[in-house]
Amino acid sequence: MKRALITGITGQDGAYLSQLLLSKGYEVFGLVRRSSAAEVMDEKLRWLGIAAEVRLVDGNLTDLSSLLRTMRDVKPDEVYNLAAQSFVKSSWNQPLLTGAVTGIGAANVLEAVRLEAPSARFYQASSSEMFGLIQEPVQTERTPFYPRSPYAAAKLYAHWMTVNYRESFGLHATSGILFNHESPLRGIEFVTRKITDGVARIKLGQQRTLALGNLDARRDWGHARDYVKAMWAMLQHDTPDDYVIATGRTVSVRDFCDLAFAHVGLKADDHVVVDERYLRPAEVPLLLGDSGKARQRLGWAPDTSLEQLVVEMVEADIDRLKFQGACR
Ligand code: NAP
Ligand code: F7E
Repeated sequence: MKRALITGITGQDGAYLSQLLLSKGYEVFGLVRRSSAAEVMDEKLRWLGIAAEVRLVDGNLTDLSSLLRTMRDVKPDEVYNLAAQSFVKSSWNQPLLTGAVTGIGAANVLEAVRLEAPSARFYQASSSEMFGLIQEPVQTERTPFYPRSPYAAAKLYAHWMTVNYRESFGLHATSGILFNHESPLRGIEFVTRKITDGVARIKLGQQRTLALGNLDARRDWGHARDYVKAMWAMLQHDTPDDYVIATGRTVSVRDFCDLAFAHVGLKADDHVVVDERYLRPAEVPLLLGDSGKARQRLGWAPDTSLEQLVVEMVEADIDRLKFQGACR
């Protein structure tokens, strides 16, 4: 039985990746940081019905000693480093914490792997945000980076450290440059989930308007369930490498709103308002990925269309709100 260690197991991708690995017969361990809200910590794992099947280990990306101990205790065959301060907007308010967790934290995990589990295969959750102010209209593994936020700068450091540990120490260290991926388990602060939650509330008569920031920003949005399959496939390949994972289609925040409101028979224009509080000091106006390398070498392709993703998210938010209402 293979053993996987996932940092960031309580997040969106950690939950879907755990589900995938369990279905493949893995023993799944997850690093979790101590929180005063321990009762909701495993909410996403419970939503997928797998909380009892994963084993949680106490640790923090900023505490190297906890990572060394975890590697020694778990003896993983595969390590997926998904933990991060992952909200771009917050990274301007907490730049040093973002650097410490999202950047140096990844280096801590690489050090712990190098020292305690050097034969483990390592996955780094890199991001399309590293392309930032895009240098090519369609981004591939060869596109130059131009980070536009403290988050993206921290991810870029972690990305290059992954490449460096591969080249310096021969670690099986792979970097997945994933474009935005969403699901009903997406954090409520990210724009897609904020929209689908808002649509559900408006449909159920709980609010009238939805306040957003830049409606013209364009993203290449896929489904997290499809993207964790790519993470796993990368670590099954004998040669570690870098891969772009994307759908190859880009739409605006406005387009996403139109799809979500239309699903419940409403018009986005009647409800969406722009609020400057949600604008960013520097924006990434457009992202569009070419995942040809992953399609060719890993046989990976997304299964879920944007339209299917939107419907799944809106329906899940309607169900969630109805359930909360029934519990009151
Ligand atoms: P997420 O839902 O925000 O989850 C982040 C995870 O990191 C949570 O489990 C969080 O734990 C954990 N974490 C934060 N700080 C930590 C610390 N100091 N020590 C240990 N754990 C810590 O993110 P996601 O959407 O699943 O994304 C997974 C990874 O992929 C992240 O690294 C993200 O930056 C990257 N990424 C995401 C996307 C995307 O579109 N989703 C695209 C490209 C790359 P708590 O539950 O305690 O907060
Ligand atoms: O913003 C615009 C906003 O916060 C998307 C993370 O997973 O993907 C994510 O980062 C776009 C931006 O995601 C609102 O300005 C408009 O242009 O959903 P987001 P993100 O910043 O793209 C990458 C790949 C990651 O790696 C990150 O970890 O939507 N936008 N109005 C808004 N965004 C938010 N959050 N809220 C708004 O009201």
